Amino acid sequence: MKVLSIQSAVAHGHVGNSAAVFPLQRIGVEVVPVHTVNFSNHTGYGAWRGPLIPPSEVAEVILGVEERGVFPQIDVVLSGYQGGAGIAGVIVDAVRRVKEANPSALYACDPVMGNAKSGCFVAPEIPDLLRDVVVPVADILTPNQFELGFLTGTSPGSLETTLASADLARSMGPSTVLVTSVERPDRPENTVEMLVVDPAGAWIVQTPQLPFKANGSGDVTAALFTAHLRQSGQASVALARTASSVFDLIDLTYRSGERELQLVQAQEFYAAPRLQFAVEQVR
Ligand code: PXL
Repeated sequence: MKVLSIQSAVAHGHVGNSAAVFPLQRIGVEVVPVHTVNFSNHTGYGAWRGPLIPPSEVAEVILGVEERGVFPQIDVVLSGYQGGAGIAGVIVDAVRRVKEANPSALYACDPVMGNAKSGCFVAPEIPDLLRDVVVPVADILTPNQFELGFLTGTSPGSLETTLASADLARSMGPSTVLVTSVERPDRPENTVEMLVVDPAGAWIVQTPQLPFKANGSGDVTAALFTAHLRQSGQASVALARTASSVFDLIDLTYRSGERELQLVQAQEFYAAPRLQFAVEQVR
């Protein structure tokens, strides 16, 4: 499997491509990373250095990859944190050209905007661009509950309203929607859920909620889910593997006391997910 991954890069720590590439490689996926920013560190520190890559330069790198004849081998285009406003058009254009070269290629969009706790942490133009330009051409969408609410103009909370919002998101284009952090008010204490909806049904998995949030965990989630879905063809299988690997990654990170994801140390959890959490079909 080969994934064209259009995301940010950071020197220190693990978000964007600096979070997604290694777990994909560790499960045997060939990755073609194209960077949208080249930052020293993620923006959660409040200070960082390094450039947004101009959209024309991101497009140049993608064009060079196309000219090497790689597009017919691309199984998945994956996009995440976009940096500036011009990146959306570059992504949509790349998706169109990859699908021309390989009609069975899928486009997985992680609509990175922010989360319920931090609010929106991307440039103010990005959310509307995601909703109006990018999401309509996506096959797989991986919002957290906050992003799902913005994209659909709803306030998902309960399992029922989150399912309804995911259905609305599916009506915008993507056939598969993974909601990466469902925090329904009536959930058991200290738990969090992931929910996936596709044409065949809906499945949920519950994991312990650890008392901290590491930037980049959503990026790893989107990457692993997309690869496992493409590989297995079953959303429930992809969900079980992803929840297992991501929980163990966050748990290891929490126990390390470090701020950044312990992405390398957790590698066996991607290679051989323990599958310790049962997936339940809810529809
Ligand atoms: O995890 C999303 C993300 C991606 N890229 C950059 C970020 C963040 C979140 O903080 O700062 C550069």
